Amino acid sequence: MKFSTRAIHVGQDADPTTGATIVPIYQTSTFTQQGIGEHKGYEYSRTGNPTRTALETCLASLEEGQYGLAFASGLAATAAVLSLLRPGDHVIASEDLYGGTYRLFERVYTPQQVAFTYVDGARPEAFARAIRGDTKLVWIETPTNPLLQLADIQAIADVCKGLGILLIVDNTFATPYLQRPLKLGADIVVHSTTKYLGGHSDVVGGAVITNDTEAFQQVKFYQNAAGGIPGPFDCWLTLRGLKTLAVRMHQHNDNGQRIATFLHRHPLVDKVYYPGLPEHPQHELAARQMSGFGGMVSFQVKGGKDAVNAFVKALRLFSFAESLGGVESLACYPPAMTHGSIPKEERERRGITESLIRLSVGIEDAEDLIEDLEQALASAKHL
Ligand code: P1T
Repeated sequence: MKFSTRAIHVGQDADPTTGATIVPIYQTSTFTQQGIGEHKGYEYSRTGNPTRTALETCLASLEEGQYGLAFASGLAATAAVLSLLRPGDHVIASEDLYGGTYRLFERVYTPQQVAFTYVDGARPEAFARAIRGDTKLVWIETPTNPLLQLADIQAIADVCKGLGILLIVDNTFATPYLQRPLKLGADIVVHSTTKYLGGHSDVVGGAVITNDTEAFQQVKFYQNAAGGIPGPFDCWLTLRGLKTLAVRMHQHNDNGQRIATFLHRHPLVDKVYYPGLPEHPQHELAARQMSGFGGMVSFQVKGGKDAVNAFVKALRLFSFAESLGGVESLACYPPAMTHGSIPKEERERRGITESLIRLSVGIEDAEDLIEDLEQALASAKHL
């Protein structure tokens, strides 16, 4: 089956007891057993729930992985993968990362004697150079949050191969519709399903997908042992979102490209970060590694923080809000919002300056979105 068909059907057979065509929300914490050790595959909903199984099966299929696990949030999924580490282990991560991932690394795992080295994700050789005897994981986002930098998954997988180092790809920005890291040599894919996979800004969730049986068993053990699972209704909402992922991504791609092009030509805009622009330094890699460029567009506005504030206050269609990947367009200010947990100096060194705005371009009509940006930029200009 092809992608769109799998999104609608895999893991989603008619309910065996009632014939319900759509996977029911199994809103139960527990399952009645027939005798000691006699049950129908489910005992307790932290360990497993049929609505969650449907979601996990579908997610694994979309990423072309053997195993899928769903979590209560993207960060819960991230923490579940980090449970593979022990004190004394070393992780190499790309420098541009979601601020919450950085905070988890620095504030939760560093005190537990896990060491992190950050490198330029655009340079596979930088990963090779950072490898130590105790390196266990390489962690990348591609495209990155918020600067839309690309990492060459295949080249970095080659660096890790044979060294017992697992390559983890946070595929939240691309989605499996645009990019399948496991096929390119990654060992584990992580998602914040809160974003494009859920797709409607109404549910928080995360996922881990892999073909590595040992890693799967460990992460699954952690899922049950630590318990950061999504409830049945959250699983159901995410599963419903998946059904339309392919059609939504088409419109995100089209709108993202149109808005990036509009911003690129605008006199009040200093710099646009969008992998679909020929000016993007890794445009060729993006075209090779992804089947579309997505709906995330960041840019620097002239006039600094005051201009940003005037711009976001003037927006009418775009909501000024954290998160991304929903059908509705959002604008976010990374220095104070998604990346506020990175110390200012470090943040600015990484390119997250006070002039940076990140757009999650939704699937509204592109002309309406451009009109909104046009009038909001005009407000910023009159400062
Ligand atoms: O918010 P949560 O579902 O826990 O996911 C964390 C996460 C992980 N990875 C990436 C690439 C992310 O972008 C996120 C969450 N990001 C936002 C909330 C944001 O607005 O960027």
